[in-house]
Amino acid sequence: LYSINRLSPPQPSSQYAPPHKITPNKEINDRVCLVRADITTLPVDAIVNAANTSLRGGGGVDGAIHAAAGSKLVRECITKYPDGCDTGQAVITGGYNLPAKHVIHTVGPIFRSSRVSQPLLQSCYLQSLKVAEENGCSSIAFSAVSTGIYGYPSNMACAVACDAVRTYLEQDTTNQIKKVVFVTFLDKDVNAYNNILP
Ligand code: AR6
Repeated sequence: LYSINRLSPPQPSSQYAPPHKITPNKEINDRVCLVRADITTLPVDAIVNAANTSLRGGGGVDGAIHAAAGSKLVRECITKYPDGCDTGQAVITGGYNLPAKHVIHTVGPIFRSSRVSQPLLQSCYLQSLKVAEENGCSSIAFSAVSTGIYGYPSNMACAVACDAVRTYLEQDTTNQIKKVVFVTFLDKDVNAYNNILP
């Protein structure tokens, strides 16, 4: 194992590096871990992008992923998903110049209230896991969907994320997904995950 900071620059997906190259900040169990990182640097089967319904890129982590992957990513989005993606749903593309093999684009809710937004955010996680499973991914790294521009309070979003992943893993009979990585970036999300995830 060696530190994410010492990983070589993004490799084309044909030179995909296995997920054991990630050093987690916290191992929760053998299937779930927490890492503070730029998600565009992670060599996993799929990273989960916090996209918008157009799937044409944007700011935040979406902008970072598109910038790192290169323009072929948006071209695949346009060609494969001309109608975009609904809130709470997830779709998959290649990773292009990213070290990740695939990008799963999910569209989180703009936070209104827990009652309205929670089922949609939960669906983002469950649909992303389903898409990952259907596409043979064994490792998946989640950004903290909706907690930036879309304004979902970190503690609440983190609880939804952890609950959805636990529900999925407890009901999973395929054992396709071996590793789920929660990726934090800002202090507020690091704190939320450190408080809730264990
Ligand atoms: N690596 C990991 N996490 C990151 C990175 C990164 N490079 N950059 C930001 N984050 P946001 P949203 C964290 O705003 O709230 C876009 O314009 C960030 O700290 O990217 O779902 C889309 O196109 C936060 O915790 O996504 C949509 O229009 C998390 O990623 C809209 O923003 C999500 O923040 C989606 O808003």
